Amino acid sequence: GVVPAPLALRRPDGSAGEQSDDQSDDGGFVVVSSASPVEVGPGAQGGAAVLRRLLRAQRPGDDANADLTPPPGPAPAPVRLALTADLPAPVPQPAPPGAYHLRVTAGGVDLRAVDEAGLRHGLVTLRQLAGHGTGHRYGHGDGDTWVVRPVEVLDAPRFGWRGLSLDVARHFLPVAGVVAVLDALEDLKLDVLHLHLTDDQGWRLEVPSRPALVERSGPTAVDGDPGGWYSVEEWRGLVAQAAERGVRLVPEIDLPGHVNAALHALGELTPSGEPATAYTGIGVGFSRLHADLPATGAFLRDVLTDVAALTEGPHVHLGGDEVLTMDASEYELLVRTAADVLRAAGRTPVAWQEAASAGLGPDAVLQVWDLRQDMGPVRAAAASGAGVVLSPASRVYLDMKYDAATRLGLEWAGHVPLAQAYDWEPLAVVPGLDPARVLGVEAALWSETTRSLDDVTELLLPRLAAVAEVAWSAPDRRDPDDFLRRVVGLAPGWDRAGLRWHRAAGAQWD
Ligand code: TNX
Repeated sequence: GVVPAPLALRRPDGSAGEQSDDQSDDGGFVVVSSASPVEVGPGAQGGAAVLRRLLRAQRPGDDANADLTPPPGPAPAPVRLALTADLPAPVPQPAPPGAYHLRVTAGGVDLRAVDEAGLRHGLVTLRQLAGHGTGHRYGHGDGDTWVVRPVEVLDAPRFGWRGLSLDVARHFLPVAGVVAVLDALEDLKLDVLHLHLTDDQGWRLEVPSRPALVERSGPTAVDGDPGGWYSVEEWRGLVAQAAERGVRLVPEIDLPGHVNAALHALGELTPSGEPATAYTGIGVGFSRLHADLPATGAFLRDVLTDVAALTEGPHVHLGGDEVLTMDASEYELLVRTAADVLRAAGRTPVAWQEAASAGLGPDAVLQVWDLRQDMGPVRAAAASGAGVVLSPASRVYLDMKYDAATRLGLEWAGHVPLAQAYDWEPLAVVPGLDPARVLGVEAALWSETTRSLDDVTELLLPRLAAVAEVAWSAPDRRDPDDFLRRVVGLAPGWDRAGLRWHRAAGAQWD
C-alpha cells in the first residue's frame, strides 16, 4: 500500500484495492529497471535523474527474497515523464505544487506532474507499489527492478510544508546519518528538514565569522558523549544531498535562550566576560543572551548573516523558545533584531510560537509546539499575515516514548503511540486560526536520549509515516485502520536501507 495515502488509486478492473500483498493476478505486471527506456518531455529531465537514483538506492538484497528467481515475462517497460499544468480531478484545480498523475499499463509507465517535485512523488509512489523492490509477489534479489501491476494514481499534497525538525545539538548526528534520514524523508514525500543546530550542549555548524563556536562548543554533547559539527564544506554537501531528495534544509540557530554553547565559546557574550562552563545536562531555560552587551548585537548580525548565506531556501529558524529568565521587552528586542538581520540577508524568519508576541512581521513563520500556552498571540500574528507550522507535542514530538516500555525518549508530553501520531486534524490544533495561514506540519525529534542514527530512527519509524500522512493526505482519504494496514508495507524499505524501526503496537508487522 501507499503511504501517505493518495487522492485516488484505481486498478484497471475499477477496484480501489491497494493492499501490497494482494495475490490476485489481474492482467500481468510491468517491470521497471535501469534498463527501462526513459522518455522525458520538456523540463522533465530532473525526473529521469530521480528515477535513476531511486533505482540505484535499492541495494542488492541480502534478505529473504535474495534467492528468488527473477519473474518471467515482459522486458523492462518504457517510462515516460512529462510536465503539465493540467491534471484531472480529483486533483484540485489549479493543481498544487507536487501534484502528479501516474499510470501503469501494459504499454509502460506514464507520469505527468506539475513540477519536478510531482515527478519525484510519482516515482516514490511507484517504488512503494513495487514493495520497495522486494516485491511481495514478484520480488527478486537484484534490487534494482520494480514490478508493478497496472494502476492509476492521482495525487496532490494537502500542505506544502511537510517536515521534520531534528535536534543535532544535544547529540550530534554525523553527515551520513543525516543523509540516511533524508532518504527516509524522500520516501515519505516530506520536503523540509529543520536542523536544530545549536543549544546549551553544543554548536554544530561552522560559522566563518566566529570559528570559536565550533572549536570550543563543537566537541561537547549531553552526558559528555562525543560531539561533532558540520564544516562549511560538509554543510554545503548536506544542502546538495537534501536538494537531490527534494528536501529543503531549514537551519535553526536558537536564540536568545538555549545559548550556553555560544556563551561557552565566546566570553564576550556573558556579563562577566568569562566564558560559561560547558553544559552536558538536559535542563532548559537557564541560558540567555544579554541585549545590553555590545558583543551581542555583533554576534546576532555576523552569525545570522553567515547562516543566511549558507542557506539555499528562503527560511532560517531563530528559535525563540523557552526563555525563562528575561523580561518581555528584552526578549522581544533580541528576537526582533534577529529577524531583522535575517530579513536584511534576504531570508524569512521562522520562530517557535513564544515569539508570536514579538512582532516578527507579517512574512514570518511561527511553529506551534506547546498547546498549554496562550494561542492568542499566534492567532493575532497569523491574522496579520504570518504563516503557521504545526508541531503539537502530544502528536508529533517523536522523542516522546511510544509507551511505558520504550527504551528511549522523554515523557513530558505523555506517550505517543503510532495511532496517536496519526489521528489528529491540523486545522483543529489552534482554534480560530485562519486555515489559509497554516503552511503545514512538522514532526520533531529532540536528541536528549538518542545517541546514534539507530536511536533516532527507532523513535522516528514508523511514527514519521503517520505524520507524513497527516501532512499530505486529504482528510477524506485518511483512515486510522487503513493506515495501520498500509504502514507495514514500508518496513521492507527500512530494512533494505538498514534503518532500525520500532514494531509499534497497533499494526500487524510481519
Ligand atoms: C521542548 S520544543 C523544547 C526542547 C526540548 C524538548 C524535549 C521546544 C521549542 N523546546 O528544548 O528538547 O522539549 O521534548
